[in-house]
Amino acid sequence: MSKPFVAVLMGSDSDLPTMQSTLDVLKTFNITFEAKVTSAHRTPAATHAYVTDAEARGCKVFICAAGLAAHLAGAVAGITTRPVIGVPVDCGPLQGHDALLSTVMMPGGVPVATVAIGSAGAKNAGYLAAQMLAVGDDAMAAAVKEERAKSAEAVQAKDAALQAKLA
Ligand code: RP5
Repeated sequence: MSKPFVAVLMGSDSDLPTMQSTLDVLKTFNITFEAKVTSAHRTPAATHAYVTDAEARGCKVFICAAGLAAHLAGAVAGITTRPVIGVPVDCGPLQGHDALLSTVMMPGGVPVATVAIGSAGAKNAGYLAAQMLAVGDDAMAAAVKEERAKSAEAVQAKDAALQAKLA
């Protein structure tokens, strides 16, 4: 059995600046990942082949990012029963509102866990994948808790700095 990994798919290389946040979070948690440009519309057969193969090779979670008429996450969710996280990319004249609705409005029975538009969503996709893996992995669960505690400490430090400035 090959090593478990997360697959990060994006509809275009133009999505990479947004999706860098996802890759950074996965690296923080030492999660093995594959990143790939593949499109629901432009390369549907290659997308299907990759998802089928990735699942067989041990992919635990798919993270799919796309902008405009963003059907990548939904198309992937139709192929696999692994959890699929969708990231609506904030590009084009509608700035990701189109991608949000295209990603989130899945028919019953084929869910896509859709995160926020843009880089905050991309970051959360990484954290959500870590939390999904943590369900069956105590070390990952501890790492997620530690990261959450660090984030709380950072907010408290910001507040302390604000109070010092106001004093
Ligand atoms: C989507 O169309 C891609 O995910 C990207 O967000 C958007 C624009 O793609 P490019 O024209 O930059 O390749 O399919």
